[in-house]
Amino acid sequence: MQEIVIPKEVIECIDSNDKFIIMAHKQPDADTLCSAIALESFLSRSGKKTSLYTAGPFTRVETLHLADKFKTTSITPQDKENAILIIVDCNSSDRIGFLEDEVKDLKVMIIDHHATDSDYGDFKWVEISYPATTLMIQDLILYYNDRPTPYEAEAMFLGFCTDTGFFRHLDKGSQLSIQRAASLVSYGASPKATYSIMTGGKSLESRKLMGRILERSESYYDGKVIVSWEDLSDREELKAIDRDSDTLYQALLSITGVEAIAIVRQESDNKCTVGLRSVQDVNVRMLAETFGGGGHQRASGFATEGKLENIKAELIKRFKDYL
Ligand SMILES: [Mn+2]
Repeated sequence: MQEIVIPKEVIECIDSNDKFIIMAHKQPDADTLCSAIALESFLSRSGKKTSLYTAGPFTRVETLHLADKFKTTSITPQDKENAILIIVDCNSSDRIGFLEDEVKDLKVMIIDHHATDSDYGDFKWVEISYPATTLMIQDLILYYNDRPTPYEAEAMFLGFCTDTGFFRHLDKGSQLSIQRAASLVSYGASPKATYSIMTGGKSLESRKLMGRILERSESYYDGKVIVSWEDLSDREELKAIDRDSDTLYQALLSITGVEAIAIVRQESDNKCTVGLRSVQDVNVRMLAETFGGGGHQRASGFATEGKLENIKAELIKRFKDYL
């Protein structure tokens, strides 16, 4: 992360408009939700009219307490009239889900830290050196010589901590990010409370599901790649609706010699989503892109049509080019 450089067109758009719809992406994580919450709060106390939307659904345990702040319905005509749409933490229109069709006639601002080739958006601030989009919102507030309220600081700290795995994904040279995080604590965020939001609230069934996925893990390419999966019958039997991918990824990435891992999740009879993680050098974003997905070098994913077995086999095959 470097010093703050916010594109002029983004600042001008905020300054010259007084009504905004702030939108988190579908299947929202804490970073997109908390970026939207902090931005909405900041714009609202700066005298702008605002509304908060996401297509949902809220499935991650650490985001459930945020659900009531968002409208998950169609955009109301009152909210839509003369509004600018600001989408946070994603930069393609399909990632906003069913709301995509409703916003076609709006001017769109993008604030995001994901690399993609998408040219979606009229005003764009996309900077992949940021470890979380919440940090971009924090810098935006700083740009206006303002300081976050305790409510905004708490939200932004949660987004920052989830995207950085509670600082674990931050490498050498991350001092600026950590200084920003420290300042959020000075504005009222609690690392202890945040960690408890991130790690608590799990069901026994979700632990059993994790056990199954670990048990099934298979090793490829001399132990460099681990692949596992969950299917519809697992979730049917265990009624496990809460996901805890991060703990699972950590457990698999900690195996000696592992360079990258993948978890294939069956979503329906003919559709799967896949989460990819790498320890260091394997670029799983590029691998995900070959399936139409995206993300970051060490954390990416994609959704694709097909049978679980076929997708898994094709994925293992394609891994070869990225080792
Ligand atoms: Mn993010």
